[in-house]
Amino acid sequence: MSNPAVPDPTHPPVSRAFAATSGAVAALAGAAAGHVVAAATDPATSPVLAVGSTVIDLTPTPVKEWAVATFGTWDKPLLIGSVLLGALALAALAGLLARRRFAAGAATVVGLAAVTGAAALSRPAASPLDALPAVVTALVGVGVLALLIRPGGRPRSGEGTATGASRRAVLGAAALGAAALAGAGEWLARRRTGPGDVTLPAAAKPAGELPQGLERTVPGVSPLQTPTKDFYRVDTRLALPTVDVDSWRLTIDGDVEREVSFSYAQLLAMPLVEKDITLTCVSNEVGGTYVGAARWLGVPLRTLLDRAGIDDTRADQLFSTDVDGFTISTPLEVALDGRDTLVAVGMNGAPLPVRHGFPARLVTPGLYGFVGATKWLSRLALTTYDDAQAYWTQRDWATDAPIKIATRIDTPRPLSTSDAGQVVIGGVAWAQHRGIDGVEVQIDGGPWQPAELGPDVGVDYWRQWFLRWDAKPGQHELAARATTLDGDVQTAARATPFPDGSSGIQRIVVNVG
Ligand SMILES: Nc1nc2c(c(=O)[nH]1)N[C@H]1C(S)=C(S)[C@@H](COP(=O)(O)O)O[C@H]1N2
Ligand SMILES: [Mo]
Repeated sequence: MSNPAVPDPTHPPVSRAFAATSGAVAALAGAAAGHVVAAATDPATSPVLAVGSTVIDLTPTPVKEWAVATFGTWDKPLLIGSVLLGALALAALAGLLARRRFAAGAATVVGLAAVTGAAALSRPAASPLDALPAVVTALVGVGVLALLIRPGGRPRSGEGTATGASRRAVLGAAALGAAALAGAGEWLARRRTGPGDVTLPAAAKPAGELPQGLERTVPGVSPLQTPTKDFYRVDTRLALPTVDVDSWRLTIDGDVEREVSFSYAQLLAMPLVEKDITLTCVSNEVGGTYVGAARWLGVPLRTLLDRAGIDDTRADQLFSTDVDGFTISTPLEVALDGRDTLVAVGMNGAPLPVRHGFPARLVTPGLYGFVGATKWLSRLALTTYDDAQAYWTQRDWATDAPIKIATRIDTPRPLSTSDAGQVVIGGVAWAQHRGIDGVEVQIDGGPWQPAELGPDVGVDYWRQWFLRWDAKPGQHELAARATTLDGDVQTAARATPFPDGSSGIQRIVVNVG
């Protein structure tokens, strides 16, 4: 054997570019293999996703706010892209190292894989099995690197016969293989998540037919009920959890008389109620889209807690945990003050989709989602704010966060151009658990004019509204605000989403031509 550190003139090392590309392809193949293994065990432990999630959890709140505000729903793809690019840069370096000293390159690939393993294992509810994708990533990564750049810097395809073309063919095959593996992993992960063939029983207390909304008469207004496919999604997850509904349980413990737990079948066998409730995210900006209205089917929280026997002499917090250990904190007094807090299993007439919390989620009317709408629920503990701090509490967000009064103008769109004459201004207003009494519209800073309201679906639901406007040519400013049933007028004072929700009045500019 020749000394691998000394280049052998009869077997010249591969070029730098080839080595760097080989490192990147080896890492991609490794990560793709890890992705497949994760799809079969727990999709959240897929190497790139595990690192991405750790980055999310470690990101300081202001930076997270900035990213959400700047990139909106692109924040997650951008994060995954950045993690991937960073990893590829290091992997290219590993390829360059391997060109002269294979062991150094291989060690770098193993190091990268180890970082992904550490990320997977640092998740709240991690088990040793969660390291498996990282182990597979390391093995496949080093294997592919060896295939492409054999120890000693000699190309694989043999004793002096290797041509640039055959090396490139192997490289291309490895890249294609990585892409195919990644695709297979994605397919498998999607197939394994979801309600499958669950059918929900009818509600013991159905909500009755939803009234006809304004969407027929006011084109462009938000539909009275948000179709599930259009419902906003906000959570910290990069991969949706896979929940085996046959072994899943909802446990209630903490300051209770007896710990109880329910299977999915047991929950479905309880008397279910149906409630129309509008959810809002605390990160919703004035005029934003993180709000949706749905019909939820579920068991009243009170019914479940009564089975456990509540001892509320001490507890002031309902501390919920999802299937991966993510936590949300709800003020106990608010959750149990008589409002329709639910453990929901259905949404708009179907089982909860995975993105919205299958198999079960909390829905607390009147509270922002981050303090009342735990998805993928697995445990409800009665405890105190002193004894346990939930995810957002640790990040300095408010603990009691009632949804603020808000009005959104859906039509006309900002900066759109309408024909002169009759223009219908329309939108939605919400102040969950207080109810909307009226909406007023202001045109070009003039007097506040009362809008007409759509059907009343209860205090926990949003209200559609519209105003007919005789629009003259030119540029105009439109504003809208709401008043609650208890007489509170929406404030013009601007507040950012952090720490307890945005406020202010949406003002848009439109053109009339
Ligand atoms: N397990 C879990 N539940 C969660 C979250 C989360 O990150 N993890 N995000 C919360 C937030 S911030 C909101 S606004 C709502 C959004 O619910 P949706 O995605 O069904 O609209 O879910 C809440 N429940
Ligand atoms: Mo949220």
